[in-house]
Amino acid sequence: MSKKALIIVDVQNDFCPGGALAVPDGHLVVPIINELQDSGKYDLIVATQDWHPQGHGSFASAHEGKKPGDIVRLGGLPQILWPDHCVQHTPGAEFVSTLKTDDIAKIVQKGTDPEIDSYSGLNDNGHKKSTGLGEYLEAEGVNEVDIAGLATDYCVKFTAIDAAKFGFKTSVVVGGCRGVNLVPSDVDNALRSMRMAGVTLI
Ligand code: VGL
Ligand code: ZN
Repeated sequence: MSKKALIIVDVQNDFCPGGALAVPDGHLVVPIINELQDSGKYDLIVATQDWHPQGHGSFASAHEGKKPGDIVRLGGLPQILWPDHCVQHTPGAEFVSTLKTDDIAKIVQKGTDPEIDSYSGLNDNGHKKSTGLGEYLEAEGVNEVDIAGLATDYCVKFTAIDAAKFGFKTSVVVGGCRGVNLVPSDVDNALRSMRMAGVTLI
C-alpha cells in the first residue's frame, strides 16, 4: 500500500515579509499549503522549523567583521552568513499564525547545533547527523512525499534532495514555495538541481 506525506518546510515569521530573513512573497505559500492540508491527499502531515540557538554559526553577527551574504567555513563546509533569524522561542521562529497546524503530526526542529547549519529537514548540511525525519516517515510506512514551503533555494531544495536520496518518491509543489533569490537565477537553479536528483516538480 502506498502512503503519502506532506512535508511543510519552515513556514515561519522570519521568512515572511517583515521578518529577519524575509523571502519575497513568502506569506503567499500559506493559503496554498492550507489547501494542500485540506485536500485529503495526505496520510500524514509533518513540518520542519528552523530553530537556531542565539549566536548560531550561520549568523553574520557571530563572526567578527562579517556581514550577511559573506561566506565563512562552518562545520568544515562553506556557509553563507544570514541575519539572525528563527532564534528559538522568539516570535520570528514561530509558524506563521495563519498556517493550519492542527493536522501536523510531527514538527522537526533543525539548525539547533551552533557549529553546523541544517537546510534539509532530514540531515545537517554535512550529513553527519540525521534529524530523524526520514526514519520517522519510513517507520510510519510513508513511501511518497510532497514538499512545500520556504525557501525554494535553500531548505526546500535540500529537504527534497535528501528525501529523494532517502528513497521516498519525492515531489515539490512549486506553487507552494517561494525562494530567497540572493542571485535572481537561484530559484531556477534550485529547481534544476532538484529535478536532477530525481525530484518531480508539480
Ligand atoms: C533557510 C536560510 C537560512 C530556509 C533557513 O528555511 O530556507 N534559509 N536558514
Ligand atoms: Zn536558518
